[in-house]
Amino acid sequence: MLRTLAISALLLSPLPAIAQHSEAKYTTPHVMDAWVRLPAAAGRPAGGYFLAHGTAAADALVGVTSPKAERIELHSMVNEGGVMKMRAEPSFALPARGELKFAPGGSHLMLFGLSAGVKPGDRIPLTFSFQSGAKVTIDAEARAVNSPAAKPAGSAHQH
Ligand SMILES: [Cu+2]
Repeated sequence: MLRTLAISALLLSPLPAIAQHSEAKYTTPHVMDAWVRLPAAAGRPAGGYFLAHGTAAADALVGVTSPKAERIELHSMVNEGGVMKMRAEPSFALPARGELKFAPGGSHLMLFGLSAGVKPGDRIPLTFSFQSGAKVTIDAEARAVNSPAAKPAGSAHQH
């Protein structure tokens, strides 16, 4: 009798992992190409970049966290009297079926208190939180401040 009950319980919870995964495909923004530009000097903040694709519904990025950073802010670049300055923003819109790109010279993540010992080539897990409640965790690749791929073309902006 006990054995029958146990088997019934198994049959009643069919493949929860797979069901959740296929649902997530339609409700969770897709985040890709994430990388972190390591600071020129240890202790300085690092810049973070990525590309996010929206779902069928409008959403917004409201925060990013990482076990490798004490705090991560969302920064935009604003022109103040001809001088580009960065500003912390509470959120960034991710339009329905649109995209949100953070790239050198423009909007960026600012990682404060990066763990000591993070070196080029390391993977830094980033968890992106969206207004819809969706959360996406991907690995960002740590790159040296001077690596060719990390250099914004024609920009003197420093991080
Ligand atoms: Cu910044």
